[in-house]
Amino acid sequence: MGRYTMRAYTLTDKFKSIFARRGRSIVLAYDHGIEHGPTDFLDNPDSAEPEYILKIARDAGFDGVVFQRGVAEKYYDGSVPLILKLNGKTSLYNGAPVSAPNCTVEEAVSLGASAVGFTIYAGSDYEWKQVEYLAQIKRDAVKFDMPLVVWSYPRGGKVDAKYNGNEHHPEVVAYAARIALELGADAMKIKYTGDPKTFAWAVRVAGKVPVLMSGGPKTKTDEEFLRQVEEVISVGALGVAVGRNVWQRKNAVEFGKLLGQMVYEGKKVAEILEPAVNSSP
Ligand code: FBP
Repeated sequence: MGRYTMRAYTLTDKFKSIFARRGRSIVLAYDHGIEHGPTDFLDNPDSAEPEYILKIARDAGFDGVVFQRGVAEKYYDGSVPLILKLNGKTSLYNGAPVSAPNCTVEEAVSLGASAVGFTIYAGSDYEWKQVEYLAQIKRDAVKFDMPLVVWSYPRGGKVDAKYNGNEHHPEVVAYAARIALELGADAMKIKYTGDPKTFAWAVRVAGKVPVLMSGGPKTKTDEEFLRQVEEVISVGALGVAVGRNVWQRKNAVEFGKLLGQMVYEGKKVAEILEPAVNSSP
């Protein structure tokens, strides 16, 4: 028997024990300063401050936060478990999608992380390079006993040629899920397909690897996003790893608490929005 198959307690179990203590998981993603730039903070200017993000995470009861190394180094206070994102690219870059590591697993451990995160863009001209990066991260993650969360975002290549660039196409998302399983993810973050039936397919082919739905741009209404959450939970997602849909809202803490009621307590959108509707003038 190989080393991996002998593990009674896997890194997926470890991920769940830290980031899904109540059976499911809500993680607050905050790596947008590099991925999209400070324009993401304009809707809610307080969101430019990492301390504000930590406060939302604490006050709303999130299971974890996602930071890049620089933010972790200057702001992380240990109050919420940390997923340290080991790579990132800027939106100023215009070439074939690729995201190079800027931090090692060992450095993530010393920054206080409880898991590491890594993005790959399958389909890109640099797919091969990213698979190599991920393989090395995986080796180190096993060595340092750190769960590895894969942001699996197929992009470029046939996503453009065959699916018209639609990263939410059910076949693309299911493929994303399977790639994360095949490459050794302990948890994964994938985009929503837009309906529970097709997302169920992605969850199924993810196998034993828990699935977190990626939030996406802030929806026009609270209800629109909450419905997506309800749908992915109904088909077996472990939870959500969401950024803009929480901290771009001025009522971020209240909204985070609503997410908690849905994800941890299994409440439905109708149940949690009805009192607010009834109480409005
Ligand atoms: P959101 O919930 O705001 O979409 O964040 C999820 C996330 O994966 C972030 O971690 C990351 O910064 C961003 O989306 C990248 O999204 P994209 O590459 O699609 O712009």
